[in-house]
Amino acid sequence: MNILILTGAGISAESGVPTFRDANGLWEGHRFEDVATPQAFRRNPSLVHHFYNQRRRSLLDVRIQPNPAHRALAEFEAEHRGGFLLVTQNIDDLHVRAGSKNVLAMHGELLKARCETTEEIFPWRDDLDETTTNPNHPEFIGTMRPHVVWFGEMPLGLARIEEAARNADLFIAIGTSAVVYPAAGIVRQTKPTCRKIEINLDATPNSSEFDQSIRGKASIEVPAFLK
Ligand code: BV8
Repeated sequence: MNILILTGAGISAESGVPTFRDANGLWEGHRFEDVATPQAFRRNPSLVHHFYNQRRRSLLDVRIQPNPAHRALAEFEAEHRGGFLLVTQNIDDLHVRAGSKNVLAMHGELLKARCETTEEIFPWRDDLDETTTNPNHPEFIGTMRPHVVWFGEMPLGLARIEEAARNADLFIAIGTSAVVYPAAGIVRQTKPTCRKIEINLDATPNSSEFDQSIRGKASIEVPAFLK
């Protein structure tokens, strides 16, 4: 059986990572769409670095740990021999820390940086914004940006995701508001015989696409469903 999982901010909410809806799509009064874009980075790189450095620092806070939903997915993957792909829209590292192996972070990773000149990917260092915006800095290694997919940018791994969707016999969407595309379109790329399950606190614009829409907290409903 081929399994495709799609997670959103809701799976990390109980780990203490705020969702976008909780923040009403805002950060310090800025709309995400105004900060998480290549235009914003060109216009004001230090504001954008500040936005990501703040989120990185809070993610690295020792209190932010994977929750039972992340762990249940990692255990399920370990027991499941068939095709298994976990696509996440989240840029936190909680799935990997929970032990998930086959993770595709389609919107990038908060703890990684990418050189705009060479496209090389590095682990993030907080001093990068000084390094990147100061060509005279002894360690200037090119204009460094967060390795994150901004609005208007092509998400990562789309061909692999589309192939997994076409072959999936079970598709589970967990903790995503189904507002952001192309992620929200994945459910419609699955075959008619694919069993489609949505796990979310609330209904979403995609709820009618699913065979079953389980209402509840991910940390309770994901382990319960996967058992
Ligand atoms: C692209 C990284 C072209 C950055 C992110 C008009 C209409 C439709 C689409 C568009 C449009 N105008 C523009 C677009 C395209 C745009 C888009 O979709 N905009 C939206 C806002 C309308 N998309 C793009 O720009 C994408 N790129 O289109 O390029 C292209 C496309 C295809 C092929 C070639 C080229 C790029 C999108 C990626 C942007 N980057 N993240 C960063 O994080 O800083 S998106 C970011 O927001 C997240 O990664 C995530 O994807 C999204 C938020 O969504 P969720 O994860 O769902 O989180 P949210 O808070 O919204 O919802 C939480 C859910 O959990 C809720 O349902 C809640 O009920 C539930 N929940 C809460 N607690 C729990 C829970 N459930 C269970 N248990 C709980 N405890």
